[in-house]
Parts: sequence; structure tokens; C-alpha cells
Amino acid sequence: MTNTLFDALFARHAQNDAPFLTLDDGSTLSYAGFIRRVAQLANVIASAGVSPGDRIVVQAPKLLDTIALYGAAVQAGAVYLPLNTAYTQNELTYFIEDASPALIVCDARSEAEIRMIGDTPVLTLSANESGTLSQAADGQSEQFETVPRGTEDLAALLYTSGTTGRSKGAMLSHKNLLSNAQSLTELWQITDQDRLIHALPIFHTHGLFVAMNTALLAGAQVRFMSAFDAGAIIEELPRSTLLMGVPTFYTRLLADPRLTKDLTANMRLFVSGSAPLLAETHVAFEARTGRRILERYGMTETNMITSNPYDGGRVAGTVGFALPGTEVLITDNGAPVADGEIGMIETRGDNVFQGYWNMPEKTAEELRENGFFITGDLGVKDTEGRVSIVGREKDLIIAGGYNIYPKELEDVINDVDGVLESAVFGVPHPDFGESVLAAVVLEDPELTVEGIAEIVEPHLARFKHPRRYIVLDALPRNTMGKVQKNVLRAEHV
Ligand code: MLC
Ligand code: AMP
Repeated sequence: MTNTLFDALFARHAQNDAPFLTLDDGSTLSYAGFIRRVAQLANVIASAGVSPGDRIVVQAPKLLDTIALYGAAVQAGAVYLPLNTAYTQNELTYFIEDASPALIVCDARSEAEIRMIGDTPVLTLSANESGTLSQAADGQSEQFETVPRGTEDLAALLYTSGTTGRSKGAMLSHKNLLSNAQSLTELWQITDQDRLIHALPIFHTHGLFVAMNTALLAGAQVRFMSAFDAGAIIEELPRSTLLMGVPTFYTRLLADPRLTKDLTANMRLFVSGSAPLLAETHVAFEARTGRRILERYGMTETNMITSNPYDGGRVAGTVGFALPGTEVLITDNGAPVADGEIGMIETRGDNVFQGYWNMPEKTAEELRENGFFITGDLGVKDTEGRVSIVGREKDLIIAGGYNIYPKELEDVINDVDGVLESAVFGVPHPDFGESVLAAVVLEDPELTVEGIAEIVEPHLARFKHPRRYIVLDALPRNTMGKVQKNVLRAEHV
């Protein structure tokens, strides 16, 4: 029996003694050793009563066992559901209630809070691979009979915030993940000779799928960093070949005078995505290192959609061409526009997800019957098919590669007693690309912005917190009554 994703990414390495993960303490685990750990964790999952198709929620630090748990979930036929470690209890409650998982794995520090949310079984996974999950795995067999799963079965559920304020679970099948990993591995020529510097979180598409799935498929070595640290990356560059990061990685690396041509002489490829890479960053990086960053574009719902070419022109400010097997249309109300004209980016292919968990209406709004997914990003295609993103129709802020939906924040701010209304928007930020500003109109003149922040902040992960509040007499509106965030942005940069 087969398991599409497990066979392609994991099982093939069962006898592979080549090095796989090198951790912060300098220890290296072989591929075969990793697969044995995956099997031990799969045994724990199965003994916890997880059945094929069940969701496993994972909110844990970036550890060897966290990434092995991803493999174990796939091997056990479960659906892996990773969550940002910054989420608060309020945010977690929604995800857990919506996804109704069969098992939750979390840091021991949040165990008590998570147990208050419901009666789902909980195992812990904390720093230094301590906790009940790792302990239980240590005593398990290194063999596990892989649960059969086909191309259409779900492998992962990743939540992405919605413009309506409620997060939506994107259902990703074995085929969605594998097809994208295959396209990227081939296009970026990733092989077992590569050594990837992995400094992204593993609860999002970029760090988990784009980086880990391609490394696993190719049998590449991975320097698995528990967190982003520009100094540590600088030290790893001479013995590595590949880096994947969000634009903030590159601006922070550029701020270090040690970044030079000599330091990067062994590097084969720098990839950027998840947020717009400023053309000036691209140009400055090339001037310093002689390397052109390869920018690609994707989404949680679609995996990667376009990429600049590996060979040939990588053009600053563009996201390149549709990946093989992936179609890209630029549309106006669903009808393709002429090359050179701005429109909605839509995409279709094996990369596109299966719909939103428990939200058939939302799925129908964004995923057309003909298979095209409406991204909410505005773009333009040149006559050769090269895509540039020129804006976003969806109201979204991207800070340091994390998505922040203004509607979610506005709902929380508007609930504060004494606030009449609010408008949350992004303003340029030198490190994170954008940062969050909240304009509030008060009902109660006694209310202060400090008072608002104190009420709002416990509800939201730290990265979503407005970095500035401004009090206005009224919000600017157009004749339709819609708040004009472009006006606010222009006035308050
Ligand atoms: C940290 N902070 C952020 C932030 N990251 N605030 C806004 N946006 C962010 N992204 C906050 C911290 O809480 C802290 O708050 C302060 O900023 C300084 O933290 P730091 O120590 O400088 O941050 P650091 O840990 O270095 O993190 C920065 C970062 C990280 C850029 C390394 O944000 C990161 O790893 N981003 C990658 C996100 C990612 O993987 N995106 C992919 C999504 S998938 P204070 O004030 O309390 O000190 C996707 C699809 C696709 O989009 O196409 O890939
Ligand atoms: P997420 O919902 O976290 O998957 O974020 C997806 C969004 O990130 C896309 O819809 C884009 O708006 C944005 N994005 C991803 N890659 C790029 C890129 N290279 N340039 C500009 N925006 C990007």
C-alpha cells in the first residue's frame, strides 16, 4: 500500500545514512536516524488514538521532534496542523474548536491554558526535546506500518486569516504538497549536494513545505536553526549552498558588514518570498555578494505559484513565471485581461488546495468551479509571461512575512468600551516591510490609547499588535461610506 507524501519524502530515506539535520548544538542526525524517530513518533500518535484523517494540532518550538512529528503525522495518515507559537489562548481557542483535533502537541508552558480550551488529549514538546511526547517516543519501536493515503487525501490544514476576520483552514492534499515540492526541487536544481540554511519557522508554508519538503525530496542537508539569527547565518554561509527567507532576512543580512562576495562564495542560491522584496534590497544584495536573490510568489492556499528563473534573468520587483504545471491568469471579474494590464491574479493546478475547512461558502467565493483560485493579489503579466505583483485587493498587512488582517484587529479594538470605530492599516517599516497602525475614533473622550492597547493586546499575538495608535475625530470615507485606508496611509506614514 502507498502513502503518496510519505513514500516520496520520507520512506525513501529509510536506508540513507547521509547527514540530514544539523542542530544548534552542532549535532547531526542522518536521514535514516530521522526516519526511525519519525516512526517512533508515529507509534505515539497511533497509541494516542489518532485515526487516519484526524487532525493533530502542533504549537511547539522549532525542534528536531517538531519536524519529525510532521513526518509522523503523514506516516500515521493524520492531518498536520501547525500553529504559530505566538498565538494567545484566545486565538488558539478558535483554531482548536474549528479543527476539532484528536491530539494537541504544545509547549509545556502553554499546557494548562490549552487544557482549559477543551478535553482533547494533550502531549507536550518543549525546549531540548523534553516533554511527554518525546519521552513517550523514546520507548517506542523504530518501525511503524505506514497508513495508506492517496493523492487526494489531506496531509495538512494550515490556517490563514481572512478578510472577514475569521481564520480559514486551508485543506492541503498529498498531491498539493508533493507536486509543488517536485516543481520547486527541479526548477531550483536542489540535490543531495546542497546544504540549506533553515532559519524560518516551521508552522507556515514557507519554512515547512517550500524549505523542508524540497530538502527531503532532494536528500539535501539542512542546518536547522531554532530561530532566525543573522550572526548565525553569517557563520553558516561559507559551508552552505542554499538559503530561503523572507525579505527581512535579506535586509538584516545586508546590515552586517561581514556579508561579502567571499563569504557567500560557496552559496548557490538565495530565495526570497512571502512578502515583496524591495528592488533596492535585490540590487544592494547583488552589489555586496554578486548574487541575485531569486524571488518567488505563493500562498498558503496555493503553495508556490510563480518563480523567477534559476538560469536566466532574475528581475528585481518581479516574481517570475508560473511554475511548471501551474497556470496563472490576470483577470478582471474573471475574464483574462491583455498582457501588460493590471488585474486579479488567479491560479490553477495541482498546487491549489482543496478548499477551506468547514467553510463551503468561503471556498465557493474564492475557488472557481473551473479550478482557478482567486488570490486577492493584483498583478500584471508581460508578453513573455513574467508576473509582477502591483498590489493587493484584500485588506492585508504583511510584516516580516507574517500576515496580519486589519479586520481581525478592528473587531477587537471596536469591542473596547468607549471606542466608536477604528481603521487598521499598514505603513512602511524598514525592518518588517510594513508595520501596523490603528486609527481610532473615541466615544469616550477619557479613554487613552494606552488604555485601548492594554485591553486589546492580550487577545492577539504580539506580532499583530498595533505599533502606533492615532486618535481621529472621524475616519475618512468615500461616497459609498467605505473607509479610505489609502488616505489614512498617505497622511500617517
Ligand atoms: C517578530 N516581531 C514581529 C515580527 N516578528 N512583529 C511584526 N512582524 C513580525 N514578522 C516582533 C516580536 O514579537 C518583538 O516584539 C519584536 O518584533 C522584535 O522581535 P525580533 O527579535 O526582532 O524578531 P525576530 O524573532 O528576529 O523575528 C523576525 C523574523 C520573523 C523576520 C525573523 O518574524 C520571521 O521568522 N518571519 C518569517 C515569517 C514566515 O515564515 N512567513 C511565511 C508565511 S508563508 P517586542 O516588541 O515584544 O520586542 C507565506 C506563503 C509564502 O506567506 O509565499 O511563503
Ligand atoms: P499567506 O496567506 O501567509 O500564505 O500569504 C500569502 C500572501 O503573501 C500572498 O497572497 C501575497 O500577498 C504575499 N506574497 C507571497 N510571496 C510574495 C512575493 N514574492 N511578493 C509579494 N507578495 C508576496
